[in-house]
Formats: sequence, C-alpha cells, structure tokens
Amino acid sequence: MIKDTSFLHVLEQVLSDSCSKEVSRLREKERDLKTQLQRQEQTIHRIKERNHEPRTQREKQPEDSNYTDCSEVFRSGLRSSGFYRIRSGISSSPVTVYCDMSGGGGWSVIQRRTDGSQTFNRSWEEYKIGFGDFESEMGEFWLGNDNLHFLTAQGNYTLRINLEDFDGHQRYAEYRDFRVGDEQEQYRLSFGAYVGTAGDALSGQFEVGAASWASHQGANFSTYDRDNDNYKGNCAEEDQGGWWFNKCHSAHLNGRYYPRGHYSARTDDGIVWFPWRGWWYSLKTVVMEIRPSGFRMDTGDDPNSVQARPSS
Ligand SMILES: [Ca+2]
Repeated sequence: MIKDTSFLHVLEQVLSDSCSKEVSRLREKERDLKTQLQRQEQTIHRIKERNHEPRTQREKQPEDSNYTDCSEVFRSGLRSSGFYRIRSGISSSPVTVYCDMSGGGGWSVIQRRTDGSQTFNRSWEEYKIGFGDFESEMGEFWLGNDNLHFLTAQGNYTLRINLEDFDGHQRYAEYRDFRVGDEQEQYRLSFGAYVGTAGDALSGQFEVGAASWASHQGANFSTYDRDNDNYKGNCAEEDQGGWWFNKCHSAHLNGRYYPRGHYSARTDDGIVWFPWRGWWYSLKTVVMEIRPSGFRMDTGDDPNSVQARPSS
C-alpha cells in the first residue's frame, strides 16, 4: 500500500509538471497570437487612415478651400452636417472632420460614440493621429490628439459634450477655453467655466473634496502604453481607454461600450459621466465637439447659402 501510494504521488507529480509546462507553452502561444493580431490591426488601421478621405465630399467642397475648422465651413454657407476637409492654422496637412451644423452650427466633432463598433482601448500612437470610422454618418471616432492641439491652439474654443442614456434622456456640458497641449506636453487638458445640465464632471466640483482625485483640469493624456496619470497603477489600462486621467476619473468618455447602460466590472471602465449617471452606468451616445467661443450665427438663415450635402 505504501509503495502504491508513493507511486501515485510520483505519478501525480509527473502529471502536474507536464501540465504546468503545457500551460506555459499555451500562454506563450497566446502572447504570440495577440502580438500578431495587434500588428495586423495596426496595418488595417493605417490603410483605413490613408483612405479615409471621402471622395464624394471632396468633390462638393471647393478645391481651394482652406477652412481652419467647421465654423468656417458653416460661414462659407455649407449648412449640412457631414464630413469636410479642414486644415488648422498651424498644421501642415488637411484632415477630415465631421461638422455638426445643428445647435447653431459650426461645431467640429472631435469624438463620437454611438454603438460600440470601434474599440477605444488604443495606443498612444493611435490616439495621436486619430482612429475610427470617418465615413459613416454615425461612425465612431477620435479625431486625434495632434489635431485637438492644432485646432485649439488657433484661439479660444468652447467644448460641448452631448450625452444620451439608454432611456433617451439627453444632457449636455459646455466648457469655455478648451485647450489641448502638444505631444511634448503630453496633450495636457485645460478648460474654463462650465455650463450645462449633465453636471461638472471635468473639474470634479460635484462633491466637496473630490477635485483632488477627480478633476481632469491640467491632466496629461494617458493610454495603456503611456501612463501619465496620478495613480500608482495605470488608469488607461484598467479603464480600457485613453483619456486625461487623474486618480482616475469622474468622466471617462473613451471607456468600454456597454450595450445596456448598467454594467458591473472589476473597475469603472464604462463610458462614464459620474455626476449624471454614476460610475456603473455606461452612456449610449456621446458627442464631443468644439467651436470658437466667439462664434456668432451672424450668417443667420441666409437664403443664398449653399445647401450642399456632403453625403458619405
Ligand atoms: Ca500611474
């Protein structure tokens, strides 16, 4: 009996060793496959990036146009929401941007979430140049941190954030003097006075004492591969998206898309605007857009305005 027991013990040991080896081998294989997948996604992304200039729209937009943002597109008489080519004052290359001509018009859309079709858990490089769907009318995208810097370095811009939950309720938040630093400044975020109905998440003023960890004022941008937050861990990695994290957030509009609003997870990684729906509700729709703070609709309802529709 004793011998048998000892034999069984040895057998167990051998099996356990061989299982451990197999597990390590499979883990290594998994890592390789993930790396390969990531590389392929990056290649696909770059190809899409090169091709994301919509042909139909460019044909309708005057070739010699040099709009610095969507407010200039609006002023030129183009009043239909859609994608246009702009070139900000300090940028060398033109970029495709979605112009929202509702709400007074002239809004350059810098981010949009509508259905979870795009992942927002992207690298520093992808957030730098922008990513997503620049063709569909309701496509999801991030315009790119370089573009955010180029645009907001041109003057004083107002940031407007339109939010919608899964019950169809809508709220908004507006911040004056929205500005994004350049890459050397880690795309540092700054903004001025708040008005709105969604609550002032960005400055963390919704609760006494919260601002020290919740405020996004002056925060550097972070991604899973570039940790610039004030937290001992990596907020972007834990919360599944690039953002101006503090320790970590009271607003995270680049979080994971949850299709039913309420969610449970290891951490608050949804599309969150804390003062409105809290950390454990992920919003259905987000639009972040900017417009010069001094923008006036002085072109009004000009009957001579061009009603060209840059359809996709
Ligand atoms: Ca950190």
